Amino acid sequence: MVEPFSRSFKGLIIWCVLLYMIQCSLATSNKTGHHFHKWEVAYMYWSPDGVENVVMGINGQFPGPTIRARAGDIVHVQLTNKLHTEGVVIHWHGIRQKGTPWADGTASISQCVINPGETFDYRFTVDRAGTYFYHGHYGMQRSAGLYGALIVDVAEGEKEPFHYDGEFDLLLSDWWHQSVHHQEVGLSSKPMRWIGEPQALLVNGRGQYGCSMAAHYGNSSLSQCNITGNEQWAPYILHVDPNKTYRIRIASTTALASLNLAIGNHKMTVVEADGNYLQPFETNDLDIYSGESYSVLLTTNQDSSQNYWISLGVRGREPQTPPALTILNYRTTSASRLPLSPPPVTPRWDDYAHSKAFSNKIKALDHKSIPKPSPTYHRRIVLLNTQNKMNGYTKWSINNVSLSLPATPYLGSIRFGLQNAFDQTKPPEGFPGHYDIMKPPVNSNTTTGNGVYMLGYYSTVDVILQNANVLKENVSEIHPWHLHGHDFWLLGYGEGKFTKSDEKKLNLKNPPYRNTAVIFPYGWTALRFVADNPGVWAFHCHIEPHLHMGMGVVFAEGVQHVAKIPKEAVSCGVTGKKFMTGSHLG
Ligand SMILES: [Cu+2]
Repeated sequence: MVEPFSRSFKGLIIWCVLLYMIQCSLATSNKTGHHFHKWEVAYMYWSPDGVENVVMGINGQFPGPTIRARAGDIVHVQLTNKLHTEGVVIHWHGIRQKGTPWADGTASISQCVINPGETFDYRFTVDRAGTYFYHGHYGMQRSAGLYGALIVDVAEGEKEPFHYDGEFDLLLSDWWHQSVHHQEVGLSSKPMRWIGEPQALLVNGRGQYGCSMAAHYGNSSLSQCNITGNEQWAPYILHVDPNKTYRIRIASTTALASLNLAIGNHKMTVVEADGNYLQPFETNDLDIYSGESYSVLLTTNQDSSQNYWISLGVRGREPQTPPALTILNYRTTSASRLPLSPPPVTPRWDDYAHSKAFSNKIKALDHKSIPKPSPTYHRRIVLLNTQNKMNGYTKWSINNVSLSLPATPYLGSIRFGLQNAFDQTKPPEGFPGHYDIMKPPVNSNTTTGNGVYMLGYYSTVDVILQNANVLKENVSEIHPWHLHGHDFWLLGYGEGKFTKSDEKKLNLKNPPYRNTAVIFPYGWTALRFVADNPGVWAFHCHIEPHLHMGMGVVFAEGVQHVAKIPKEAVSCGVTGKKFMTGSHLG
C-alpha cells in the first residue's frame, strides 16, 4: 500500500512543480516585452523646412519611427543599409547597453560600420523608463537627418513620481541646406570652411525657412508663412484640453545649436533629465543642449479661448537662424487661429548667467532608481578642451590630442588582445599646470591619436572637463559632453581653471544623474561615475562637427568580461582579418 501512494505522491509533486514552472514562464513573458522592428535606412527627397532636399530616412520616414517600450523590455531593430555608397550605424542615446556593448552603435568603437546592402541586428534591453532618442554615429549622419525618438515607459505595476493626463514628444534638431558631404569636406579642408549656422531649427523634423508664422507681429524681415497643414514642413501643433496636466518630453539631437524653449503665458515644471527624475522646479524657459533630454509638466490653466506660441531660440552662438515656432492649441479654439500676442522671446544668446542659473537648479530626486554618489574617487582625469591647428588643418583636441578613430573597432581588438589595432600608449591624464586657459594656445599645434583610457573595472572615476580659449582671442564655446554606457553624477560647474579649492564646491548630496553635461565658456564641469559596464565607450562633445574634428576620448573597462560578441559586429579591420585566416579569437 505504501509503494503506490508514494509513487502517486511523487507524481503529484512533479505535476505541481511543472505547473509552477509554466506559470512562472508565463508571468515572465508577460513582463518582458519584445519589440521587433525591421528598418531600412535610405536617402530620400524631403522638405524639412519647405525647401526640398535629400534626407537620411528610415522606412520612408523623417525623423525615423518612434520606438516605444516599457522598462525591462527587449528592443530588436534589424537594420538594413539601403544607402548606396556609405556605411551606417545607429546609437541608442541614453541606453546603457549592460551586457550588450556591441549594440551601442558607435562606428570604430563598438562595431564595424554596416556596409551598403548589409543587415545588422541591434538587440538590447531598455532597463529604465525615460526620454531617449537614437541617431547615426558614423561621419556626420546625424546632420543628414538620421534620428528618431525612443521612449521608455515605467514597467507594468510601477508608477512615475508625478501625474499627467496626456503626453507630447518633441525631438529638436537643426538643418542645413548644404549636404553633409559638402559640410564634411569643408571641415577637413585647409583652411577649414566652417558649416555656418543652420538654415532652420526643426521640431519633430518640421521647420520653416524663408518665412515666419509670426511675421505679422512686426519687425520681422520674413514674410508670413502660407501653410495648409499638410506640408512636410507644417508645424507639429500641440492640441490640449483646458485644465489638464501634460508631460512634454523634449530631446535635442541638434548637430550644433544649443537651444532654449519657452511657451507663451505658461510655466513649466521640470521633472526628468536624461532618463532620471529630478526634484521638480518651475521655469519660464528651458535650456537644452545637444544630447540632452527633459520632461516638463505643463498645466493648461490659461485663457482657453486663445492659442499660445511655443518658441525655440539659439543659445551660445550669435543666432543667424530665426526661432522655431509652433503652437499650443486649446481644443476649445481653432488650431489655425494664430495667438494674439507675439511669440515669447528666449534669452539673449550670450546670457550665460541665465544658462548657469538654470543648470544649477537641476538636482536629483531622492528615488530608488537613482544611486547615491560615491563619496570618493579612485582616479581623476582632467580633460582640457582646446581648438588647435595640425599642419594647417583646424582640429579640436583633448589634452592636445585630437581623436582620430581606428579602422578596427576597439571592442574587438581589446577583447581579443590585438596590439596592432590602435595606439597602445596611454592618453594624457591632464595638462601642464602653467597652461593659461584664458588665452589662445601659444603653441597651437596638436597631434592626432586613438589611445584608450583603460579604467579599473568597478573603479570610481572623476572627470574634470576644462574649457579654454579657442584660437581666436576672447572666444570660448559651449560643449555638451555625452558619455556612452553610463550615467554620471554631475558634481558641479565652476569658473576659470579647476583647482584643489574647488573641491568643496562639488555637490555630493543630490547631484543630477545624467549622460550629458555642458561646459560653459572658460569654465569647468566635474563628473563622477563608476566604471561598472564591461565594454568600450565613447565620451565626446555632442556637437557633431566638433566630434568630427577630434573632440572626444575613449574609455574601456572590464572588456575581458564581455562574452559572445556577435561576429558581424567586429568582422572588419584587424579583427576581420583574424576571422578570415581562421585564427582563434578569444
Ligand atoms: Cu564641442
